[in-house]
Amino acid sequence: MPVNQNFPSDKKATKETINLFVNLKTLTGKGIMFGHQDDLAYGIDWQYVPGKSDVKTITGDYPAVYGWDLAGIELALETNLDGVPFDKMKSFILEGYTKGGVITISWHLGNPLTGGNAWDTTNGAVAAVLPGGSKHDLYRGYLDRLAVFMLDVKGKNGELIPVLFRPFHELTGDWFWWGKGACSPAEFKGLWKFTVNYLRNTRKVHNLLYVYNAAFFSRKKDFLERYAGNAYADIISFDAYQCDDPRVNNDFVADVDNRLLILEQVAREKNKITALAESGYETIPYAEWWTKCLWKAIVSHNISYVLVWRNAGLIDNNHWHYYVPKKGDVSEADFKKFYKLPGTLFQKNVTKEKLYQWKL
Ligand code: BMA
Repeated sequence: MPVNQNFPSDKKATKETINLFVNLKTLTGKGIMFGHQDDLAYGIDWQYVPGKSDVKTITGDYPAVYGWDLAGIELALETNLDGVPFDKMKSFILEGYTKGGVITISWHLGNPLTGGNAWDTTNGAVAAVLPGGSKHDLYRGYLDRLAVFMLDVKGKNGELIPVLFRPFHELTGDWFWWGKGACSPAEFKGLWKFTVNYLRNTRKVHNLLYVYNAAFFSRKKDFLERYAGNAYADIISFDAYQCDDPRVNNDFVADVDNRLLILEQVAREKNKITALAESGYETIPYAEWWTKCLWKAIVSHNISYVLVWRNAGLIDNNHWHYYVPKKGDVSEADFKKFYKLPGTLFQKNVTKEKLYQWKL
């Protein structure tokens, strides 16, 4: 039987998950969805205000993609590493889905070998969680808790809410315990396959589209070095932040453009969806960043979405950490301009698309 190219990698995916996969494929090329991490939970100077969103404050509309993170669920904590209670997160997920938006979840899970956080790169953690390893049972327990959460995000009619699940993100970087410096390609692929198989076959989780997510890479070969195979991924992506001052050099635009060319080539060959899964310019201190940098880098590419990171406000050491502008910021007007571009998609656009319904 020929492989149905319009089917997610999970052959038992729920109806809504299949529909989302097919509809995202069709939507790619028509427009790029805009996403924001933790959007409904808090913003620069507020927390848990019903209906509030920093994206909405500036544009009048919500993002199309809502990002959340499950760090801490593995330890049965009540809140994630950024203080968002998991029960509240579930209701925000329902809220975003009910509006017709897309949900994506990352997982900054702690190091199972040491008990440290995701950034504890003590060598050997990946080997330890693989079957036969000293932390394998512990890791199964982590996945059990994650599965309980994924099977408890439900729409109004009881259907499971599809999630773009992005575990072990930035895998070509060397700052997480699953990163390039801390495990071999074979170990990483083993971790990925075990995780997907366990969630699918043992825990019967069928509402996930898997997002393979790199950090830096310069060749297709580097991007694919740790790819576990087409049966284990639906979306391929990478993360890229603006770090240099765009007035000084054009590196961000050139680099993202270049990486997207590689990504698109892989996506065509493997029939996957593409995304810039995390991006942003902290506090956006350049007035035209949205249209002259971000948009310039992505406009000519077929990507499904771009998601900017969280609006935490003032964090450790009095440091401003946010990626969507607030009123009065230098990039406020340009963010509105970005919102109005025919090629960007926010909540109102995707609500009309009815992404969870069968439309062929
Ligand atoms: C980082 C920062 C941290 C946060 C982590 C996980 O980029 O935003 O403050 O804890 O992501 O969300």
